[in-house]
Amino acid sequence: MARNFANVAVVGLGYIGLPTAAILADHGVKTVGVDIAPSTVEQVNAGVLPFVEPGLLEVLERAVAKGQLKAQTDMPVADAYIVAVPTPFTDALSADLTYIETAARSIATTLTGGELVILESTSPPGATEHMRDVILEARMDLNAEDLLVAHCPERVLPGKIMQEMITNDRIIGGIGTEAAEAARDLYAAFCQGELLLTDARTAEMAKLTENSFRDVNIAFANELSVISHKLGIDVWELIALANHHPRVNILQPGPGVGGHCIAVDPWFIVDAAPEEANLIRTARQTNDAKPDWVLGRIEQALDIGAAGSKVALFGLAFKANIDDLRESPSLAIVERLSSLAVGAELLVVEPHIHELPPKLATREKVSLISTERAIQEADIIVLLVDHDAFKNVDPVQLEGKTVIDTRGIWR
Ligand code: SAJ
Repeated sequence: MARNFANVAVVGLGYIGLPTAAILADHGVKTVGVDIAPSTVEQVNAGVLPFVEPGLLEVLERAVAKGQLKAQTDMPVADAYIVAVPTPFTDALSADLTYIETAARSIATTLTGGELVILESTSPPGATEHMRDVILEARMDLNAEDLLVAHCPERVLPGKIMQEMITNDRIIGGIGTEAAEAARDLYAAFCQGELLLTDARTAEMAKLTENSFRDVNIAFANELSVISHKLGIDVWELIALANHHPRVNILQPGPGVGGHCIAVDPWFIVDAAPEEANLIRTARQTNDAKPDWVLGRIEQALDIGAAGSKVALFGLAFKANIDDLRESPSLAIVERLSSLAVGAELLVVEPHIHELPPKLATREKVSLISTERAIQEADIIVLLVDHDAFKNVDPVQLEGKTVIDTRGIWR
């Protein structure tokens, strides 16, 4: 018989936790959102978004107004806990589990036995078992059988979270079958995708595998772009032609891989199996080396150009049509170029932001300007992000300029 969860606590109200809490509450589950930041708690209770995500505000407002969702800094008593806290990676390229451990200790104080604790944060193999052990160490009076623990990794695409959280299939990895089945019953409250049951370790590895698959494939495209440049071949035409083969589907090259998932998660696999994960490590290194290669091409163009050149840089975000600059290869390229003191003036175009990030704002000879002015004034034009807004640029306007197009939209 399916279990019912009357009260659920979602721990960590970030990019994943807040949408999860809002959707659960909107589907009739009494939900408490827990966050260590009082400002986030205040915002959520006031129905205000701490970050931008299309469609989230409406669901949040509705859930708060109905009294189904409230936020607080203290850990409440609940039937089920969903942990969605960050797992940053350290300088040694391994996962930092501190946030998970802190959440686990806090949850431990409220347990009476029989509760379900789900880890959603992207985690290295073994992290769910570690979370269970931290809880049990804090509560010597409880036995392992008193707890249902599972890993259900999130797989939603930023920008489409509200849709994908409901429609994506979901991997549910239990420590034991009972835990997996209990977690399935909870996600069934809102998830219309398939609910796929497995063990916790396989679920952890599945999430890392998905992002590594993408990373390895982007690395292949990036390596092809470097080879093609050397050989005088248009890599986008090359890939489009190769993709006509019924069993070939190459991704797109770019200035590097950004964001907080694909550029990070493969390292968790490398850390867990350093001797064996050679292809995954090399792909990461290939993608991480791409910004320097683009920088080298810009420097080459500057050597050839006259002193006092103006370089227009189109896009700072980590991918198209978003305002997120975190771990962005484009931002890294512009920052490094500005500190190379090449004497050039840098004209940045980023329609999704209104002011330059602090590191660039304090630099001399760096400004944020419009597409039209940048094209008019620049000698060298570098396309870094394939925002839709840049696709309308008329190639005639680029005539006579040196164009470095890292995304292949102005060919
Ligand atoms: N990129 C390329 N070429 C491509 C595709 C992407 O250079 O052909 C670059 C993008 O420009 C960007 C980076 O890769 O810099 C990552 O972008 P993305 O759209 O591939 O992925 P994310 O980081 O926004 O979201 C990914 C998704 N994972 C997969 O598609 C396997 C998402 O479903 C996950 O939930 C998310 O990571 C996560 O949180 O792990």
